[in-house]
Amino acid sequence: MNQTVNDRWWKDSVIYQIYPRSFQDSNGDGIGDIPGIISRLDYLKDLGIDAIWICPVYRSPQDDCGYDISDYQDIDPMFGTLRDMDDLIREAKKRGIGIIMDLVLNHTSDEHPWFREARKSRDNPYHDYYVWRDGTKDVPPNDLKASFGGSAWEWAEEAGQYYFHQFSVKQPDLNWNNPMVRQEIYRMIRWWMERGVCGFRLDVIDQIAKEPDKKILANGPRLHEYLQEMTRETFSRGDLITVGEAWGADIESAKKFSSPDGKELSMVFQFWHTLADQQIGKTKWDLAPLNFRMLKDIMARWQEGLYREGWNSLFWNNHDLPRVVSHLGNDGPYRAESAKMLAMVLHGMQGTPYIYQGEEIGMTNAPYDIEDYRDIELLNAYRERIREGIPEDEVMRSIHAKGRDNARTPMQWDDSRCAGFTEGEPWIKVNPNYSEINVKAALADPDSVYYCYRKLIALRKEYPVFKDGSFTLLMPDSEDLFVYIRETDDEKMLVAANFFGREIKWDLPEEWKKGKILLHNYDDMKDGMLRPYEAFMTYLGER
Ligand code: TEU
Ligand code: CA
Repeated sequence: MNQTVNDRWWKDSVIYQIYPRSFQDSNGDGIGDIPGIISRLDYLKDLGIDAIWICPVYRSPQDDCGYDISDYQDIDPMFGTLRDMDDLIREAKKRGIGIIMDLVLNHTSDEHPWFREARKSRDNPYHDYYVWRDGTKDVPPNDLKASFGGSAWEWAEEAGQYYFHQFSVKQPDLNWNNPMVRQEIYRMIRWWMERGVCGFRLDVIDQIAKEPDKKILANGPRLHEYLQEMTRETFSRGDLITVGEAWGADIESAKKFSSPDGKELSMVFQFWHTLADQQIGKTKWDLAPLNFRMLKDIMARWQEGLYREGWNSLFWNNHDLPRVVSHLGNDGPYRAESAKMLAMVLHGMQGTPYIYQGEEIGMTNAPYDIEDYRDIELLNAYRERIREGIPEDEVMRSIHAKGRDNARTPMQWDDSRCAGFTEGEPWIKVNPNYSEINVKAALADPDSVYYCYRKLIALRKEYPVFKDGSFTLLMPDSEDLFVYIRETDDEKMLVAANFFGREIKWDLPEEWKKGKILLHNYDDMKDGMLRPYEAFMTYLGER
């Protein structure tokens, strides 16, 4: 707690993200659960991670897979009980692993007792916990759209008013302008802190201070005031990691969010680097070829921008994004090479890396038929785009590329039926490639993607340059190579990667030829070129 900001524990930690529905089922109902997670803790300990971020396991009608919470202080029976959660916290701690809970503070479920009350009438004491506007039944207050399709306003008959929802109609937005709402939330956070969690991930945190009349969703005028208040009242009382999801963050605002004075959060998830292959100003479904130079430019600017003035989170994947080996790598013949290349490019950077379940074994996208998908965003987008007249094959192409269910298929543990995920019928189909891509096979192959991740996690702990080094991008204009240098007063590391599936001529600069190779996805060096997806990290220094 008294550590200076520079040696906060999470600066050389690696976090593993679990999507609990899809990680490990323990009772054959086809849905992953908390006892399932506990049974896999030894696997995670061997990987070397420091903490687990668990997507929401609170009581929820599951309209948006748990991001619609009806009780923040209980566990959904589908996932287990509060006692299971306590066991998980304790069992993880025994293995040196902390638990990060997912806080969804922008909205609740419409089945949360607060909202059940709020909707009854305008003078109900809970009414002002949510965001209401007058209007007539057919004319909403304005034309704001919800993220999952349709209007952001829903008519509530009993109250005779519209409520505001940035996500589904079953996710009414909380009114952060109401101090009682904020105090309820802080109390709840302290309650989780007392149960022994090591941190929190804060869902769409940049959207809590919305001003719908002014059509302001992200980065509302009171956002930083609220965050500072929340941190004062909660997180600052413990030695926690806090990471805010902020699609609307830019480098300047991220310096505030993650300022070393600790007044707000440890870091944010920003998403600019995930958008380099979509049409600018359009939706995620409007695909475009990858703009590789833009991708490098974005990553370099964030590295430089937050150096000593903030802190980056490093991730390619999460439960909302396609699998990176399919997205930016090659999920065919070069699956292993490209998965390792992507891992090295990311983990060589400054920040706290996040590994999404299955990424460490190179799991791929799941190109299913529409009936096999479950995600509300994906299914709504399908209906909406078909209605707009977009040809079915084009709609499916973007779903196969970007749909959230790509990341949500069951974890592939072994080659038995249902990949060792469940003995029952899984809530969503297992990716048919499980017989080849699974943990058991990865552990048995010293050359697997898994061992590359394990090595990267260990390297971060061994060489301070990962945590402290400055960042310089080399050859920003190269259309094929991603090469950068990290540097402190007494250590230097170079990461070189061929991002594509063709051979590229390139000479390693002379001074680096005497470097110590820390990691390489080919067995040897080939003079004057990088082979398809070839990548290595080389080091100059005393260690
Ligand atoms: O996601 C935030 C969000 O804005 C998503 O709608 C995102 O834009 C989309 O999924 C990308 O395809 C968070 C959670 O991570 C997500 O799972 C939830 O559905 C959402 O908030 C609502 O709570
Ligand atoms: Ca289960």
